[in-house]
Formats: sequence, C-alpha cells, structure tokens
Amino acid sequence: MGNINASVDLRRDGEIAIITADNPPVNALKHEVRAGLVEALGRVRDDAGIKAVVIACAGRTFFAGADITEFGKPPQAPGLGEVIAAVEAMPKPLVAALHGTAFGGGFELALACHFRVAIASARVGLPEVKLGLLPGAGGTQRLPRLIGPEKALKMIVTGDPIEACEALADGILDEIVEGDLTAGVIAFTRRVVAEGRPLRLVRDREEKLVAEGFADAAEALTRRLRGREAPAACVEAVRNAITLPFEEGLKREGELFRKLVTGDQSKAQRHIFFAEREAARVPGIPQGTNPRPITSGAVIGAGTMGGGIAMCFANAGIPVTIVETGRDLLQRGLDRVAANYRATVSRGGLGAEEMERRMALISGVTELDAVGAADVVIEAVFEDMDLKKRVFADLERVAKTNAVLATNTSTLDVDEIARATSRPQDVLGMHFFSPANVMRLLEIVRGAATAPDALATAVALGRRIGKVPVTVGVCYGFVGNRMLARRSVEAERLLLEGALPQEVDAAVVGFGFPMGPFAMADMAGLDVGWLIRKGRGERNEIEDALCEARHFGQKTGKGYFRYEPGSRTPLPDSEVERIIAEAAARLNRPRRSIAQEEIVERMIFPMINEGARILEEGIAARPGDIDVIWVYGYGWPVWRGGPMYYADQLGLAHLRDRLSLYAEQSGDETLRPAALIHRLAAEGRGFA
Ligand code: 3H9
Repeated sequence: MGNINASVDLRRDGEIAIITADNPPVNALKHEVRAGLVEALGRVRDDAGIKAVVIACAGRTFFAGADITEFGKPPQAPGLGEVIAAVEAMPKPLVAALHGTAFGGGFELALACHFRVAIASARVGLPEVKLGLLPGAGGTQRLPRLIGPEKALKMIVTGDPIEACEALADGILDEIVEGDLTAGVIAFTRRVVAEGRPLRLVRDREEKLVAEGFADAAEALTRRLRGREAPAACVEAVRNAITLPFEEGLKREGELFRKLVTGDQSKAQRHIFFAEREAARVPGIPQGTNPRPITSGAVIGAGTMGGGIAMCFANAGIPVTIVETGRDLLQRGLDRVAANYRATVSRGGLGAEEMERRMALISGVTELDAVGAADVVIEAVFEDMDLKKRVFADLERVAKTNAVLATNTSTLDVDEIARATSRPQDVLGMHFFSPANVMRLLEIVRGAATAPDALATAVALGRRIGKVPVTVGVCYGFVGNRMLARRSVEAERLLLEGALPQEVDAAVVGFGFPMGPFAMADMAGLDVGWLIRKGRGERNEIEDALCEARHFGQKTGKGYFRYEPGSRTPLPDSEVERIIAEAAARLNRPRRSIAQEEIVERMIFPMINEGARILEEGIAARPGDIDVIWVYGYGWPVWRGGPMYYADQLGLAHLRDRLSLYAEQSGDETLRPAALIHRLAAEGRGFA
C-alpha cells in the first residue's frame, strides 16, 4: 500500500482497497497515471485480503479524459485500453467514485467498472467529438449497452455531458452519494460485498441493444455536419455496437479513433482547444494579479444587446440591474428578456422554476444612480461616440470606486471613451456578439490606461458567464469585425466581376461556414448601413442600388436574395442579378464567370492578411487568439482551426503569392501581403 508512483496512491480501508489518482488540474490519464493504475490493479487483484476495490481521484474532478497533449506523440504503453482491460479482469467488485467531470477516457474507464457511484454535482460525458475524435476506449461499445444505442448516440455525437441525476435515471450510475464521496462509496462497496451482488460487466449486457429508432436518430444528429468527419465516425462506431460482437466493435472503434487522431481535423480542433485556454492568459497581467470581486453587475441600455448581456449575468447567478432612460423602453427590454427565456422553456432547454429564478436576478430602473452598488457596469447604448462619452461622464459620478466600467462598443475608440472619465484605469471594452446570451465570443478591449486588475476582472467575469474571452487592443472594429470588413469589400467586388450572391454564399458555406456573407447581410438588414453611408456621403454601388429598390433584407422579404412569406430560406432573385449587372455596367466592369476556388480564396485570404497586420500592430497577442475569435464569434469551421492556423497549413508562401496576384489584378493595394507574411514566408515559417 502507499504511493504506487507520483500520480497514483493505493490505501486500504479494512478489506476495501482505494486507488486514488492525483494529476492536477483535471486528472488527465497521462502515461504515469495509466502505469500506476495498472500496477495498483495488479496488486489488489493478487491480495487475498482485499475483498473489493474503489477507483477515485483527488482534486477537483474524476479523470477528465485521456491526456490530449499526448496525442500526436508516439504512444507509450500501457495504453488506456490496457488499463481498461485490467479493470475488467478484476475478479472482485470494482467501483468508480465520480466527482467533477468524468469525461472521455475517464468516463470510459468508469464504464468498465462493475459499479459507478457519484456525488450529485458530478457530470459524465464523452466530449471527444469536440476534439474531432470519437471515444476510443470502448465508450462507443459500452455506453449503448448500458443506456441503449439511441441515447448513447446523442451523448457521443453532441459531446454534451449530462448531470448525475440524469445519469442515475438512465442507469449509468448505481447510486448518488449525499455528503462525503469517500465515505459514501465505501459504504456502497461494503453493501455490495455483504449482499454478494453479482458482478456483471457492461460488455456482457445485450438487452438494450435494439436497432429501432437508431437510423432516424443518426440522421437527425448528423444532418448538418458541414464537413466534420468525427460525427459520422461516431455513428458508425455506435452502429457497430448493435451489429457486431463486442470485441469486433471495439477493434473497429480503435481503428476509427486512430484515423481521426492522426487526421487534420482533430489536429485543428485540438489547436483550438489549447488556443482557447491560452487566450485566458493575457500578456501584461503580472502573475498574482487578483481580479476584483464581482457580486453584482449593471447594464446601461435595455436594447437587444443590453437585455442579452443581462441574461448572461442572470444565467451565471449574478444579480444585475438594467438601466434605461424611460419606463416604456425599460419595460419593452424586460419583456424581450422574459420572452427569450420563455422560448427556451417551451423548447425544453430550461425549467420554468429556473426561469423565474433567473428573471428574479434581473431588475430594471430608470435612475442611473442605481448602478452605485454594481461591481461592473457594462454600457450598451446606441453606437454614438458623444452619447457614450456622456454615459461614461455620468458613470464616473455614480459608479462605486473600483467598479469596472465597460463599453460594449463594436467599433468606437475605447481610449476616447475612457478619457471622458477621470478613472480610465477602470475602463475597457467588453464586446459581446449578437445574440449576447448565445454567442460564446467576448472580445475584451484593453485601453491604453486599463489597469491590469481591471482587465483580469473582465477576463474572469467572461469565463464565469460562460464566454470565451479574448483580449484585444484598440483599433477600428477590433479583431473580428476589422477582418470581416475585408471579406465584405471582396464579396462586393466579386459580384461586380461576375459572381452571383448565391455562388459566393455557396462557396463560403462549402468551406464550412454556417452562412454566406450575403444571407448574413440579409439577416442583419441592409438599410442601416445604407443610412450611415448616406450620412457620410459614401456609396456602395450594389447595396445602395438594392436599398433604393427597397431590398432591405429578410425584413422586406428581399435583399440579396428573395424570401417566401414566413420563410428564412434565401432564394436566388433575378431582379438582384439585374441590379448587379446594371451596377457593374455603370462602373464599366466587365463580368466573367468565377470559379468556386477563386471565390473561396478571395473570401478568406484578405481576412488572413488583415489578421497578419493585426499581429504586426500587437492588437492581438497571438495568432491563436485570432483563431479563437473566428471560431467562436463568426462561425469559422472549427475543424479548419481558425484563419491563422489555416494559413499555416496552406503555407505562407502560397498565401503571399495569391494575395500579390489579387492585388495586381484588382489594383487594390490593401490586398498586398502584410510585411509579416513576407518575412515569415521568406523564412519558411508560419504564424504559429
Ligand atoms: C479522450 O479521452 C480520448 C479517449 O476516448 C480515448 C483515448 C485512447 N488533457 O478547461 P480548463 C488542461 S480525449 C490534457 O481551463 P475547466 C487544460 O489545457 C479527452 N490537458 O478547466 C488547462 O491547462 P492550462 C476527452 C487537459 O475547469 C487545464 O487542464 N476529454 C485536459 O474550465 C484546465 O482546463 C475532454 O475532451 C486533457 N484531457 O474545465 C475534456 N483537459 O491550465 C477536455 C483539460 O495549462 N477538458 N486540460 O491552460 C475539458 O472539457 C475541461 O478542461 C474540463 C475542466 C471541463 C475538464
């Protein structure tokens, strides 16, 4: 007994052996852990004094899965499969004690045990698909045997975890322990021994393996894969659980796993997994900087954005006050929030009681003084510099000392806004994306004077409210919208040169985006940009012509596309084709047919070029930060790893040559490759 190695401990409680792994922070099943487990299992199997065995983890969670950092490196025995074989070979009762997040290989290990016991706050899941993988340690064969193929497929294809209470109801767990897990699991194990409960391995259970409903479930879950390979492999593996003997299904699962783990898609998704975590480490925040405590928030403005931001607070259990200038506007905003919650309740995504609890955390006022109690204030008023400056000047008067003062501007100069107060160190941008309660991305804009602890507070708050915060510097459009603007310019140019909106959108969707730029423009509405351009004396030849013909987008049933009444499906519109052709003629642009490949390059490469400039200027700290922004904020296909990662895969010399060609052809100097691309390409390097 005692330490098996630095990561695994073995001790006794009477006739029960307790194997405890300890590999902070999430007990990933790295090589040392696997070796320790095999060694410990061997010892207890051969010890006649041991009647039963518990596998548990120290720290904040049961094994959260295989060690992702080991993927792509030469495998080191024992593999997880060998650990699981040793688990299943145990002739005495073997109980897994779950807490935290028993995920991936960790959950698969638990599935191989005779019994599973958890505390109520535990969650179990197989999130491998989110890394472009499938469960590769028997999960696709054991889970269907335990809960039936249909339910198992849902968990495996979505990768979403379930709560302990649901796992108990489904038969994944044998018991939920109240209070101390160790005491509870030992008591459970003693009962198992005393009652002489039969030891039945999940692999031997066949009674739930029915094919009925499986094909429909698989169809529904994989309808919109948009190029992702892993979900289809998940379906194949679970289908094998129904059609093949256990050992054969297991073998096939291993083959599928190895194919995915060495493939480009999983590599790209693992890059995003680590880039997302890296983004939380912001350069320039000294070690040991403590975020300011946040116990309540305030949002200025009850519009769609303000309401969505308030919902983020309430969803995370943080009380929040919405401030609006008039009673009517306020009530309309609160009604919109309630309607949003009701829609989620009616879809089954939220309990009615939980909705009440969240609504109760949101209060509305018309007096700005009410923000005096808030630890963080987020301004979400109309995008107008003078208005925002007035709000911040007022905030300075009423907000408490040390409150973080954030603006949700998507374009305006955060430093100029900060100068409207005498505490610019507390001011920063928190740029939410619409709908704010849904979209995961949060651009945190660091002003010239922003204090490190204010920044750390915004990052910590972002994570607490379930966002993926990425810190960026001040510039027009910050990172995401600044790059997007390049795509918009090029999309218009493509139309003038001969492409049709449906061709451009199809190319972008074919690349893996959920939507093309023109369907997106129709959804947002074309008239707002038109009004702004008119005010500035600017012109966008095609879009202005569309607006003059009252093509305002979905809201008028026609924009770049036409829409049948009540439908949001974009349909090609011959009137639009005529308007485009006329616009091209006015500008004397000859039109030609443009290949899909060229469309894709011209939609993507100018954005990457802008990304390179953003890196040169230090607006983003790392290429991975830009990748995270695009995956979480703009629907960049995660399996392509983000624009900068994608560029590295293509090779920067190729990118440089194509950009130079397009700059030449169009005469647009902004398409010339950024200096950073020239330099890295010459050195044979990538952004990373
Ligand atoms: C698998 O199991 C394959 C098998 O089917 C078959 C094998 C043959 N490995 O997210 P956090 C690090 S695939 C290595 O900030 P949280 C993470 O990088 C795996 N490292 O914490 C971070 O490091 P750092 C299936 C990992 O509390 C630190 O831990 N499992 C792993 O917000 C803290 O992470 C998964 O996909 C890992 N598996 O969330 C689960 N996991 O501090 C992936 C985390 O240096 N993990 N790290 O930045 C998660 O979903 C979350 O980390 C978790 C905790 C929910 C567990």
